[in-house]
Amino acid sequence: MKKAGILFLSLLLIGVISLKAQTTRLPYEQIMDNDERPDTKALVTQVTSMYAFAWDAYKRCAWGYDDVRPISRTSHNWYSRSLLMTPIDALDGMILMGLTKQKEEAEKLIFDRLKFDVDMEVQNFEVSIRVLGGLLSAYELEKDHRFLDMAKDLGDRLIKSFDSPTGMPYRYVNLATGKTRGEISNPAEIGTYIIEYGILSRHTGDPKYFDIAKRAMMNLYSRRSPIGLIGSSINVETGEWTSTSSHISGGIDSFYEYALKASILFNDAELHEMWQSSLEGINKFMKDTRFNGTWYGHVDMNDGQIKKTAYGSLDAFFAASLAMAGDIETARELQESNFKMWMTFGIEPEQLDYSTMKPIYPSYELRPENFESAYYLYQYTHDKRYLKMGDLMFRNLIQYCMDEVGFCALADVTTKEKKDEMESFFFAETLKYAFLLFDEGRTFNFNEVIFNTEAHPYKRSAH
Ligand code: DMJ
Repeated sequence: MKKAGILFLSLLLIGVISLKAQTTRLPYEQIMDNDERPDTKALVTQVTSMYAFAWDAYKRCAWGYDDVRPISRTSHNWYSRSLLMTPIDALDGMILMGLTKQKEEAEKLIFDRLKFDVDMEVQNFEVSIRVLGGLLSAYELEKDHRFLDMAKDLGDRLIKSFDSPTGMPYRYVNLATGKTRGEISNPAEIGTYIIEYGILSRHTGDPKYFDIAKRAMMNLYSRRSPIGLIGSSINVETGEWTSTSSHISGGIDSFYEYALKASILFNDAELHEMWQSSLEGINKFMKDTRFNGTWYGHVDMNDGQIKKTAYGSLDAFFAASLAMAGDIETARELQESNFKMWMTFGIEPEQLDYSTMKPIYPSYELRPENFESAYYLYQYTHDKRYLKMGDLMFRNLIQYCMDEVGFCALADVTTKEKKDEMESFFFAETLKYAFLLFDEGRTFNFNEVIFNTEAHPYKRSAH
């Protein structure tokens, strides 16, 4: 009798505890756990209309400039003359989404106004991934030779940045004079050219672009530490590292991304080896499972010790790379952390201390990487969990970042205070990856393309 009483009480207690656990599940966790499937056709329509809405903001407030400032309803140029960053970055998205009127507006602007024979210094990396990258994907999608002519003109100006003693490019180059500046650079700004340059080589028949971009990557990689890691800052004249901090975050991220993607796109064994051995070092030293999930921290390139438990919105790309490389299990684990980073605040911070889950840098720059990784994982697994992640994140974008005119970055994800900024990658990547995720392959075949780091797609096959 006594025993039966204890058993009854224990069962009751277990029942109460599990009921409590169920009821304390956060609303988003309940959505993730239920069996429902997001209405992806409706989401595609919604993303497309948000794209048109954001383009309208550019048209009304910043026509002909690089970017729109959505709160002040003003415009912004990166340099003394506009390079039409937003129209170029937005163009292939308009083509994919069937926004024909907007596509024609952007194209007309580009053909009427874009020129590169201008005496101004530009940041090699940013102009390459956005402008060169955008022109080349527009050429592949539209087959209009004017895009390729412009890409070649730009490529021939940017390539002068590689004229350094080590073959690693300077950060800045003058488009008219070819004068370079900025010998202290970083792996991302040294090793994120081979996709654009390789595609330019493919379409012009001149191998020099691919060769010069690959040489820069190899020359950087040859300076890795004995344990196979690279630092975050290096002098391109002397080849000396100026920072030995090693991570997958901004400043290094797309070097790894390009080693992997270019090895596939150009079937290149040396780049494959570069990716494989880099991945071994990353997983051995940076992967950190001590704090409720899988994260990648910041280590020193020489001893591999974790120095900073930091991970951020830029790092979220790595789940996509892992999935593409075939490690679906780690990719899934990392995407759970990416999603946790987002949902902890309702939108992700620029950088997080994953040991405390407190923001280090609290802004949100309208970045795409979390959507990108959800898209890749959905393509590789067809697990609706990733559609649900995308659905929840997209709702947050509308809730917190949408303004009367366009979308805004956030100064602080904890207060949701807005910033007067809408970078061109919001079109090129954030909304495009959301669209492609919800498209579920209905109109666009993931397996036929490789995306550059700004989400401009190129055909895998040369034919
Ligand atoms: C983009 O310009 C590119 O994805 C780059 O590789 C990293 N930063 C932004 C988006 O966050």
